[in-house]
Amino acid sequence: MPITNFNIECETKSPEREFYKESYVLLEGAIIEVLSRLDIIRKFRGTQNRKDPIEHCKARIKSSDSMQEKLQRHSLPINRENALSEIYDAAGIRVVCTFLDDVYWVVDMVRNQQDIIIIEETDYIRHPKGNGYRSYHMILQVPIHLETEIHKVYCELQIRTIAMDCWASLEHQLKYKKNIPNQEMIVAELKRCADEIASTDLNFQAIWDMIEETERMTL
Ligand code: 0O2
Repeated sequence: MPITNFNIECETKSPEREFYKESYVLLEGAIIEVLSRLDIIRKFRGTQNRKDPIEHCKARIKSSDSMQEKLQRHSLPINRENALSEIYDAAGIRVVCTFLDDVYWVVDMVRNQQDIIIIEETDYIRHPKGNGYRSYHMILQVPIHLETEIHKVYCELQIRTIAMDCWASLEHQLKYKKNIPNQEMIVAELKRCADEIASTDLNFQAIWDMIEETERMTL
């Protein structure tokens, strides 16, 4: 994307605020709503001395430049209305988990939120992209309660393991670098790494399951 740590104290006169106008606050609201629901569940698990399945979360509001480029790419007129109703990732959250099972735990937690509508789910972990990209994507519609009305705001959630996140960050660099020599070789190497990472994620999960099983047996 890039998604940076979400900072609610961001500038009051950024190009993003100018592009999204008052809807900027709704986008912030959708991010805060989803993050705080996950946060409460994590904290509650903490009180039960259960492992935190989430390493960290990041979020961002899509930059006006990137949104305009995406509208253009989708042959849509460039305006705020389309940015909010035709493109679903103006608000974006990335949840980075330790283990593979944790990714699906987050998916279940989101599915349990009765007033959050899931518009679309894509499992790029079980069905990776050709280049090796893996992540679980969910498009959500989050209710934001104002004084007299409720706004439904789209929000994209990307859930992945630390290893997948590391790979995606590296692969993302490729998009912005022009005239890289050996581009084909780099693409092939990245694909090989993605497959190795997938296998390592499975091994990490198996090791963790063994540790947990041993702990259960000694209780
Ligand atoms: P940015 O700059 O990350 O905000 P699109 O293909 O974009 O027209 P859609 O349905 O949004 O349509 O695409 P998809 O496949 O669901 O991907 C959405 C986001 O997932 C991307 O955001 C990336 O953040 C991430 N992503 C998807 N595929 C890849 C990939 O191959 N490599 C990496 N590193 N990230 C990927 P955008 O839209 O690119 O914008």
